This record gives sequence, C-alpha cells and structure tokens, in this order.
Amino acid sequence: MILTNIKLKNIKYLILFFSLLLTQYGYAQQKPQSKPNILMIAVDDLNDFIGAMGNPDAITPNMDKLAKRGVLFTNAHCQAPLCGPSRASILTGLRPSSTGIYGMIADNDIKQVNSLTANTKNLPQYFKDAGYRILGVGKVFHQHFPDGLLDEDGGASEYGPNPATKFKWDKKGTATDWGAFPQTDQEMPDDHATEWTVSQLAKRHDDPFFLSVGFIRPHVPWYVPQKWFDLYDPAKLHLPPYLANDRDDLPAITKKIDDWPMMPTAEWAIKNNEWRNILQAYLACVTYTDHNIGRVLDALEKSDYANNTIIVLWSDHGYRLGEKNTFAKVSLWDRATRAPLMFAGAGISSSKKIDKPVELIDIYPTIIDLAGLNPYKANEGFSLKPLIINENAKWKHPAITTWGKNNHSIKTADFRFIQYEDGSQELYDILKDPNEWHNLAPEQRYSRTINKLKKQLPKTNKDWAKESFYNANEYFKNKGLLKDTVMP
Ligand SMILES: [Ca+2]
Ligand SMILES: [Ca+2]
Repeated sequence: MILTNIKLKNIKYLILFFSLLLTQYGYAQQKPQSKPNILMIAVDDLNDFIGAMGNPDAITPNMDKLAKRGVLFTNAHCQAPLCGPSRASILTGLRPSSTGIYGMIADNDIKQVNSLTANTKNLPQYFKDAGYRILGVGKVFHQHFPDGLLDEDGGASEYGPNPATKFKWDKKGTATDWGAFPQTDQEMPDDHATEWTVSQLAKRHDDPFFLSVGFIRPHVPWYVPQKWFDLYDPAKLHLPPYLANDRDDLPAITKKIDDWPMMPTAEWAIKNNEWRNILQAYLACVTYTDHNIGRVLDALEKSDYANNTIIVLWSDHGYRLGEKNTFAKVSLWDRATRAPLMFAGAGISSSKKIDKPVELIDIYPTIIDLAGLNPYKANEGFSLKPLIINENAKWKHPAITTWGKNNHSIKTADFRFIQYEDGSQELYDILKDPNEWHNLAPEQRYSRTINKLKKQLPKTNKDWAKESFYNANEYFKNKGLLKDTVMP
C-alpha cells in the first residue's frame, strides 16, 4: 500500500511537472517576449515649450504626464541643429564630424548611408538583428526608414496640407508661415501617423517590437485647426528673452552663418505686431502634437504591452522664437541645440528631472542598454542608464553640437563655448547669463577656461559628404564663407 502511495504520489508529481512544463512551453509559445518592446516618439522642431520643462504657457498635459512617470532630461542637446543631420546622428549613433553628414541626406537609401557610416547599423536595424519586429510611421528618419528595414510601414511624412496662398510669410526657401488651417484634425498627416500607431498597439505581436512614430508639428508651417489656436490668448503669452543689441558682440562668421534672409527677424515681428501670433501658432502646434502623443500613450496603456514597453520621446533639436533676433533653428546657441528627451516605462523610475548636459547621440546606446541588448561598439554616445538609475551619478561628458564642418559648440554644466572654422570663438557663463547674451571669449581672464574646453572639441572633422543636400548653396558661397561652411 505504502509503495503504491509513493508511486501514485510520484505520478502526481510527474503530471504536475509535465503540466508545468507544458504551461511554461505554452506560455513561451503564446508570449515569447522576454525583451521589452520599444515605443520611440520623435517630435520635429520642439524646443522646451513643455509645461514639464518650465514653459509658463504651454498646454502639454500628455508630455507632462510622461515626464512625471519617467525621467526627463532638461539639458539634452542635438549633434546638429537641423532635421536631417540630427536624425542621422541619433539613428546611426555617430557624430556629424565623424560622417560628414552636416546637411540632409537620402537616409531612406541604405547604400548611401552605409557608404558614409562604414556600414554602421542604424538603431532600428540593431533591434531587428536582435529579433525585434520593426514598425514605423512618419518622420523618424528625415526622408523615410531605409528600404527593407520596416516589417510594417505606416508611410512617410508629409508637411501639408497647405492653403492656396500663405497667410503671413511668403518667402522662398522656407515653409514658414502661421495661421489656423485646415478645418479638421483628420486632414493633418500627424493624425494618420497617430491612428496607424494606435492600430499597431491594438494588434497582437508575437515578437518584441520596436515601434517608431515621428510627428511633423511643430515644424513649419505652423498650421493646425482653429481649435488649437483658441487655447491660447496671444496677449497673455510670455515673450522669449530678447536683447536688441545682442548680436553686436558676435564674430563676423557667426553673423554670416546666421544670416537667413528667408526667415522673419525679431525686429520684423515686433514692428508688424506678429511675435505673439507666431508664439500662439507654435504653441497651438505643440498642443496638437501633445494631443496625438496622448492618444498613442493611452493606446499603449490599454494594450497588452502596457507593462513591458520602454518609451523614449525626443525632438531632433530646438527652435528659436525670436532669440538672437530670428525665428529659426540652425545655430549653436542653447535654444536651437537643446531638445526635450524623456524615457519612461518598463523598469524606469518616475518623476526624475536630470539637468546634466547630455546628447541625443546617447539615445542609441541608452535604449539598447535599457532593453538589455549587448552594447554596440560603433556608438559614439554613452548610455544614460547610470543617470536614469541615479541622477547624482558622475557624468563627465559635455554636450557637443556641430553646424557644418569644424563649427562646434560645447555645453558643460558651467559654460557654452563655440569655435568656428576660422578660429572665431564665443563663450557664455550660462550660470550668470543663461540667455547667452554676453560673449566672454575676447576677455583675457577666460583664456584658461577656453583652452580647457577646446581640448574637448572633436578631433575628427570629416569633409561635407557630397551626398549632403545643400552642399553647393551658391548664396552662402557668395557671401565669402570658407569653402566648407555651406548652409541650407
Ligand atoms: Ca527638425
Ligand atoms: Ca550678445
């Protein structure tokens, strides 16, 4: 009897063991994901006009909520202050000075990109090779995802729709204009990108996914439907810091590089009483995009992937709204180089704000680190995971932005230093002068500081890649800039 009991017990255990094994196997079949999913949200030309970043006017409940449930970097800087080269740097993990990608490239052409980057794997490709499904829509890469990369393709970006005639600003060479248009959200390309992303989150994915969505607004033209304009009273908006003679202490080359005849100047905006209208339009676009981000995040929250997805949100650079006398990106000052950067989701602690200078090139190594993939040696940035875990962790890296060949800016905790290709320099004590109004470079007492900062400039300065658009812009050549400084 005892023996039989033991045998029966054993059989019971065996059954239990096999059923557990089957359950395990069945679970593995049904949900093979041990790796977290990635949701990457790219926003175009978004500066720090976010409530969570201290803007007093911006209505951005969804980005504020994301910042609250994750980690917000308030001092992150692009590697190039223009869409194409910034995105090339974020997605290849390489500096513009290492690739020569200072202007736009046809980044959908993988052969072209590979030839400029010594076959460095782009960020989604790295995940693809690790077994991820790659899904994407909108402006993530500048043109579109490289051919063959996406397993599910939601389509490339469009900037439209446009009214028959521009409302306020009709200069050639820029899409800049502002006003309420079109009538409905459904006519906006970002609406399609949102819906496609939401539909992907509602689907069953058996493999872990890397889902990217790229929103166009607040990139120009600053057109969104009237209801988004109605959220803001222009008379009550806070004007950005402005100093009439701010440009008087700039080196000659800065003024040449920053002379964009197609863009409105702050003086024009003041004289024509348009500054507050531009701010209203930009903020309307920001809130419209925040609304779309909210729709995506709500869909994630309701999905099977709510607890197993890492979210990263970035903008490709900032945007000047009157600072330094113009409305544009394309410069080496803070408002153009600084961009929002947030991480949230699986395993990331909440309500952290980190003000150490970091770089968008750090996104690539950070995401692979957070996902538990092997580090990629080609990455020139550094994983931010140590800071995400402990905001007081040591961080010795400055943030470097490059605008054309051999024009660099370095942002440290104390200073912004800029050196141009002809040796001209700017230095700002950002603790005393956060608006970067007073150029200290000519002052002898700062020579030691400058020498120290100069040592951190990139040692490699590749020629402009001939594939980079705008490489032969006659306008800037005619202005007598050195051969390599060719601007869009
Ligand atoms: Ca951009
Ligand atoms: Ca100044």
